[in-house]
Amino acid sequence: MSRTLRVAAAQLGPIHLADSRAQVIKRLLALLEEAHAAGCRLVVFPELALTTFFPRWWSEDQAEIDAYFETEMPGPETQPLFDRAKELGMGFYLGYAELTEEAGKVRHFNTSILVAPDGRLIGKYRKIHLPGHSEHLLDAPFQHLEKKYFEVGNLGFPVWRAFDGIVGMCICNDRRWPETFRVMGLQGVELVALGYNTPTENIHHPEPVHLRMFHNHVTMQANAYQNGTWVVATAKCGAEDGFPMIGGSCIIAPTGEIAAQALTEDDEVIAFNCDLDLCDYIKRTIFNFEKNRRIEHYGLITERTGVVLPPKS
Ligand code: CDV
Repeated sequence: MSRTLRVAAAQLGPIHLADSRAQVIKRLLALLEEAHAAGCRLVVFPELALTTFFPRWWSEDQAEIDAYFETEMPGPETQPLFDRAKELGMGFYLGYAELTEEAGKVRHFNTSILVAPDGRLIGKYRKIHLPGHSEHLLDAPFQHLEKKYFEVGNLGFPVWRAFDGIVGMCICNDRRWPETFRVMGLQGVELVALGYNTPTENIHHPEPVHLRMFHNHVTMQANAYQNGTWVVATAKCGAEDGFPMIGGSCIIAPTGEIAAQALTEDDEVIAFNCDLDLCDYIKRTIFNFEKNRRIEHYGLITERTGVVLPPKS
């Protein structure tokens, strides 16, 4: 029996500071309907899909920061999305800012969830590779304060048996790291869902604009191929309050090829029939891990974080 999963990437255009959760949910519902009409069983929404990309704004007022976070999922505002998805029999990936309490301690995470077509929560992921900085960069055109507003995720990179396959999640900057995908690859992942918010400008080093899209795609295409997995990557993009972010949402095959790609920087659904069995020949041949990986030579990957140069002779 074929394991073809029709999947949508539901790209979001800008969400401005003044936009309410209710307005955003209305847009998510419209994208969900469109993905359903296109025959999809799974729809992937972006990272931090319920608000503007707030890490670009400096704030020292914890109440103001916490207003971007969800304390319940679903909560009263997100419940209509869960209800409609269940009615339509559609699963979804949703990125949001999570405010929770663990062992009596308040925690802030950049989180995604995977929800089954029957409304059941399949799994949760908390972003591990947090980019940016925690100090106020007074000379920068905008901030990237993920290191201030979020803690490093504490759930690892799990995968789940879902949608007749093996599904994993990651979030934005995670997609640039081979370790993210290899840890899921070692669990047999067949589809990685991810959302991103990538500013067009690199505030840390001037770069030609085209490199932002090139790096977005080249890392995901390489990671898809090297682990024999589908990747469904969804942007929040366009100019939020004048601050542009790249689009380029795409569905990538286990061969590393882009199977479908968004054309706009606005709300847009792209869909593709992902044949999960296509993962198999990559996993059996060129990237047969069992046969070819040489873990006795990979120790530095988990022993060392930064570069240590060899001694000068
Ligand atoms: N939201 C992100 O994680 N954005 C980063 C930017 C800052 C480079 C990204 O990797 O796209």
